[in-house]
Amino acid sequence: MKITVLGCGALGQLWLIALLRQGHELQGWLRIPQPFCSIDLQDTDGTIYNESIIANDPDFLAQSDLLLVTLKAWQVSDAVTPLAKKLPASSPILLIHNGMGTREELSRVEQPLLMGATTHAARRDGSVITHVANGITHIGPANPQGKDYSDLAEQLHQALPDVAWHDDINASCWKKLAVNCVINPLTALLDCQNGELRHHPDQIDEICQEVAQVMVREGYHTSPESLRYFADQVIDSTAENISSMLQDIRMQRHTEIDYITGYLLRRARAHGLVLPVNNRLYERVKRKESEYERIGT
Ligand code: KPL
Repeated sequence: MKITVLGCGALGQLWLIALLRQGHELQGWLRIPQPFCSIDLQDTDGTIYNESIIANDPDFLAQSDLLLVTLKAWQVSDAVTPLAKKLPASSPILLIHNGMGTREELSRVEQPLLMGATTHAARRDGSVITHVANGITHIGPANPQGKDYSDLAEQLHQALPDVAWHDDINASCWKKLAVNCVINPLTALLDCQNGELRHHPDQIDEICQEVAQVMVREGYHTSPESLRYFADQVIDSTAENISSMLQDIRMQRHTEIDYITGYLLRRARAHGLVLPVNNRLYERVKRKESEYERIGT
């Protein structure tokens, strides 16, 4: 396959290397156009990959069989909209990011749109990307044109296992959203590793109760207890991690709070629900963000 990867950060580089190793033809797409994109990745087994691949070639984009998007949620819509105009109408666009809400922003794209939620963990250490932990990537349709891409899921699985196809991806996205609603704002505000949250069971319970209320209204069969169980599992398996939101706060970058807790609050409002705990967390993260964003402007 010919694949353009939009976003060459930690997750983007992970996919670029995995797909290159499977013999696919790849290009990167960078927000600041450059002729090449360099990959510097250390895999979970310690293997180091250094590659340089072409980037931002519009002809390559016009012939791509897939546009894989690994940007942060808040960057997706502005970056994908112009590229979708040049991508063949039959080539799917796969979005892999934390949070929800980009599907609504891209409701006008012609192409089949697919959503992905992953538990692979990768982080940037200076200029090197470290693949910290293997995981599973759940993908499925985000618009009616994206209905059956289970063959694509199989090809992606060959490159970076595990990949699972879901006819209803929303359920997986909501489950991941619940975990992100717990771990991301709490670690960002407490300035701690994920594992430290084991000492804050009451706050986790309160968040899960509110998330479960919204999920039930959205039509998902869940309970605060099952969300709590899932969140605890992720806290344990990523105990040493610095969550992406805490990394963003430490680097004074824009966070994904509007697509995580913010999305939850928007859906709650649509159902006439009030979520005081998540609302407070949202406000506190926004306040932190605005402190440095104000200084930066
Ligand atoms: O997705 C994550 C993130 O950091 O954004 C979790 C699952 C919380 C792992 O750190």
